[in-house]
Amino acid sequence: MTTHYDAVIVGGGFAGVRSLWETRQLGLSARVLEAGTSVGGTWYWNRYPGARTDSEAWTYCFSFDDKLCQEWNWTERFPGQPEVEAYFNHAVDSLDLRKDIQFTTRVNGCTYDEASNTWTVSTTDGETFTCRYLISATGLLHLALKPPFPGLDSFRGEWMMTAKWPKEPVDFAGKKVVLIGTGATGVQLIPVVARDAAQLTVLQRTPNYVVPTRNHALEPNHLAEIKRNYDKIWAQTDVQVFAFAMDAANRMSTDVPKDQWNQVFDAGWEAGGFRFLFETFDDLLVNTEVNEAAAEYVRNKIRAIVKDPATADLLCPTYYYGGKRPPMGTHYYESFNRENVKLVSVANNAITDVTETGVRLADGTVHEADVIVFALGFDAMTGALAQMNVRGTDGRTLQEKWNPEPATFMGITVDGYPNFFMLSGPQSPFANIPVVIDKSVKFIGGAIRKAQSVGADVIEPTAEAASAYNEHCKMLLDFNTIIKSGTSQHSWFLGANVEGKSQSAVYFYFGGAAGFFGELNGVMEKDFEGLSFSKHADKAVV
Ligand code: NA7
Repeated sequence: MTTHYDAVIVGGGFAGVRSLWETRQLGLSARVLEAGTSVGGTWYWNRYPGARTDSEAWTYCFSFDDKLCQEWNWTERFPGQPEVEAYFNHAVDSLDLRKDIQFTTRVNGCTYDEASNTWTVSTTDGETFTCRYLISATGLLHLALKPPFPGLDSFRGEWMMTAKWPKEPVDFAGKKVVLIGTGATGVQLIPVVARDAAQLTVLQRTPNYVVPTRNHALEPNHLAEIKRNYDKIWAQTDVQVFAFAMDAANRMSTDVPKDQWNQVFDAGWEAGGFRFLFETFDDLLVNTEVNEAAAEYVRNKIRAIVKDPATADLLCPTYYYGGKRPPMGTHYYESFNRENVKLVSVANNAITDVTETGVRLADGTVHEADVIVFALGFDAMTGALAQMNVRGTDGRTLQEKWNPEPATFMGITVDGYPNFFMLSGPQSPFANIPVVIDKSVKFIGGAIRKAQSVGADVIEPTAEAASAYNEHCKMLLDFNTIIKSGTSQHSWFLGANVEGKSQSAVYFYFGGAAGFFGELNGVMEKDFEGLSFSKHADKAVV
């Protein structure tokens, strides 16, 4: 049986819920198809102990509904996964959205039919849907990298992936645990496992610069102040480079004598989280000299915290600060002072396989384990889209069209894929995601509204606009010495963490969130220049 909706939205996280609300405003019938059993997206799947936001709660939420902002009481500056998941459930119920969300439904095919101007969406359960508008809301970090190590089947203990963490609590008490991966996920999980496990062996390939989160409870007065100031908060997110509610530092490194730079870094280190990056020097990510000073500052913190000099050395990165996505931690470095925690570098002694009893390295050492935890990261930006097998007018899938490089218009639309819209698609920015999604959904809503008003039913970017945007994204990356350096550090910003993934492609818009919002506004102000609106019945361009 095939059911028709005006819009099908794939994914029930921030992007899916926000899009569903938008379709309601547009008067469209819509269905969200979500693989999980509940809402939350990232915050549904990544339920490993210690999972929490790295963005401050009051900006990591839905901004479109002030009632929601006012009625939800965040309890912490950086809420944990259970609280964010509870927030999602509250949001969809408060906005009466749940009835349009279908759970336990994984999409594995989306095909555009030019003759009828419809998309057919199929699921792994054999259901099909047709729709006019198809919105992918699958998240930029959804397709988790599976352990590539031979022998895993023979392992006699338990193993798990952080991105598919079981709903039942995992008991580490008294167990030997081997944990692989020290990205943002591993950094959150390690201190929690360290507390419970008999022995924790961390296998690290590339060290990261970890700044303390300085998480704290939100006192009633602070929460009340936040609620009173939401207009100001959203105005700040409009213009801040990462869409956070922070003011620019208004300080360049040249404004401060070099021998006082560390005092500025001290303030950032105490403020915690991304404030270290965004409230110290506004040129931190573009000026390599002050960047190296920040890097050395963090390295000195590591050397001061970690008692064993050899372990401290292994934890010290040598690349640019921000060359990889910097994680935020709570007692991360302190964990390596525990007697039951051992750090092993696999940078030059790679993991070769998993044995019946543990994880083997190239030199033959086996690290014994009752439990192996894999926190290996994601095939960012294109991975989840590839799973949907999206086929456009010429029958090609997106991954075929995008071989060797994706080209999109505004990270939202693709030429040859009419009425298809992406959220957190390739060439959109990496920034405070709910805010980026909100702006992107407004753009999509605006385009559909224009189509409605001019009687068009086919929206598609021109090939020229997509090509120009791709060139623009390339140029932005070319200017970014620090981000570009991540290729040698397996950075997922560049697709360098996935074997065989194209390195010539540009996966993100690196002009900052505010720059991206400015570009979206620019397109809208020019009546969606770059998008064509036509009537399928007569193909007349409006
Ligand atoms: P990340 O940041 O991609 O981290 C993955 C980690 O796994 C990282 O330390 C990798 O080392 C490590 N890894 C991956 N494959 C291997 C192999 N084969 N051997 C050893 N180590 C390996 O993913 P996260 O889930 O931590 O964070 C993703 C984002 O989610 C995060 O930035 C937030 O935005 C939310 P590497 O650094 O590649 O050498």
